[in-house]
Amino acid sequence: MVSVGKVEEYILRRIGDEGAIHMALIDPEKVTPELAALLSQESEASGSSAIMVGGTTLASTELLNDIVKAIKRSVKIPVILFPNNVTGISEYADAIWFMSLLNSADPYFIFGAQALAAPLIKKMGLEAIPLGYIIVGEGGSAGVIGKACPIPYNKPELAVAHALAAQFLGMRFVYLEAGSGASKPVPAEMIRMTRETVDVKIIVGGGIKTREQAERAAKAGADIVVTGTILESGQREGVRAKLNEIIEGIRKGAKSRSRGF
Ligand code: 1GP
Repeated sequence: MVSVGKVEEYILRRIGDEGAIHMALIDPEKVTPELAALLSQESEASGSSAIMVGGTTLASTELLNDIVKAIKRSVKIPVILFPNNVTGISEYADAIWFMSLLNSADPYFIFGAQALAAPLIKKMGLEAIPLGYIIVGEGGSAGVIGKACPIPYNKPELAVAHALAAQFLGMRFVYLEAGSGASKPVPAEMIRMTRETVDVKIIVGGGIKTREQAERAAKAGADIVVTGTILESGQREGVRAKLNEIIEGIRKGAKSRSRGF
């Protein structure tokens, strides 16, 4: 019998309590362990529910371990790995998004890396949370590295089809990914149509930089909004203000959704 792990239970509880939640994404190649710790503390203090750690071009597990350990020492919220490949696994994390890039043209990113990684994840005792990863729009570096056929923004029905297929395959989360630093985030209509069709939790990320964008994503039905690039400004006060803005937007979006307007 497959059971839902502690981290997933915690995520579901927070979504249930708050309507929609925020996760901060830290790219181990862009920070020192000290900066990762500081950014995580700011995220936790602002109301983020978890710290995701991963980067499209990450090749050093040693570097990843140092960053994860530094974050774990600094915050109580869970650290969830967001792997780009088999090198993106750290025994020091709490859980891993066990993800398949559903619209990749390369079977390695759909099931190859996962088969290589699974025994190691089991051995480490890492909680694996099944996730269908769907690249849309520009797709960014993740689209290039993952050899994705990104779903155009004006074809929301294709995003819905992928998300529904993920649900039918037993995945409990789907991620609509516009790519880190995308010039336009995932359109509200694409999120809304996905929400209306699937029952699994929806994660949205890529290019979200303002309160309004975060609010729109949550209002359209995102359960989890992920931001990475806004953490990269480097200045503590600036990061804090941005995080507060994004999280306020998510809360407002979730509230207006439940009131039905
Ligand atoms: C990338 O969706 C995440 O995988 C976050 O994107 O860096 O644009 O916030 P940003």
